Amino acid sequence: MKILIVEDTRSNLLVLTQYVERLGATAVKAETGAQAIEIFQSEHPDIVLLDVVLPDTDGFAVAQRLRGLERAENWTPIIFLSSLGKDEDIERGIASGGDDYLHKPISEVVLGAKIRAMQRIIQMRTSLVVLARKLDTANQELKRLSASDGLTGIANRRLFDEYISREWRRARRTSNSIALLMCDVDHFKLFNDTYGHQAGDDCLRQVAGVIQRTMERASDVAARYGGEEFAAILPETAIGGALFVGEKIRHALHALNIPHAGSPHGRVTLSIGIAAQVPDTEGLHDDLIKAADRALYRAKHEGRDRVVR
Ligand code: GH3
Ligand code: MG
Ligand code: MG
Ligand code: MG
Ligand code: MG
Repeated sequence: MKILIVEDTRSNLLVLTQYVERLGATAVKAETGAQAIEIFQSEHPDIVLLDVVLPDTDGFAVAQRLRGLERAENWTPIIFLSSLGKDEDIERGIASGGDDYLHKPISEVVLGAKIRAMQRIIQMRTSLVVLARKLDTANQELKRLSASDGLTGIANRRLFDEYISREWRRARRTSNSIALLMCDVDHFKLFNDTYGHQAGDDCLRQVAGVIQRTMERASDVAARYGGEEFAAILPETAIGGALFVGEKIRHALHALNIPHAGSPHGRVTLSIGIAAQVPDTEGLHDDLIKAADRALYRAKHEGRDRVVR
């Protein structure tokens, strides 16, 4: 523990230094207000013992300065030591940022007890800071979990809904095109029936990974829309770009070559419906979803394993 003693009377400084050192603490010393502020900043003491009557300024002003220098979580206890002992002096000391006020002459026993009381508060403050950090981490984790799909780890439906409505509004403000891809695994019921539900889950993880990895821009978001259906939101993208991304996803999944004996394609494939719009003032993002759904429906009916606008 490091204690800053601010005291301009040499004999007092000497005695206080002894008290502090007998407590097992290190004493750092200042004899003026200006020195106190300087040493406070360079030495980062744990506690400050502060005289009120100083040659260049008074202790109240020093306390105010010190409080202004630190951030709330770095609170350093300040104990005034003064020969001014009127109620109003004590009141002023606390108001200026002090935590305690002792009247001179200082008793070694009382000073020791007051310092221990401050140490107790410092410990509590430290625990609180640790707790706050843990809470912050837990909060972030909770946020991440509540936005991601448990099976595949990509964004879930909740995040999708939030994101599409936000991006839709942004696109309307900026008169930009926004594109949506709806991807549905072909003959997936049959895949489950053939290989089992576990293999089905694993397949969905792989499909999610393919879609996720194909997204190029930071603003693109792939989400599990439900069951074996995935959605990708592409802000600032027109139909041509969306077609391109759709084909890229389809080919990347082909390349994975997940066997699907029951499918006429022999492997796991996706049907992808795409839509893109520059939102007008009345339109809703639901319209975009409906348009992509209709395109997906056509992709299924035209034979699956294809991208349809
Ligand atoms: P289509 O080509 O027309 O899309 O046929 P499909 O069999 O893929 O479509 P259907 O809607 O009939 O079946 C979807 C299947 O997806 C049924 C359901 O059990 C399965 N499924 C949905 N969610 C999961 C999941 O989380 N894990 C597994 N293993 N299967 C799932
Ligand atoms: Mg003095
Ligand atoms: Mg489906
Ligand atoms: Mg399907
Ligand atoms: Mg279906």
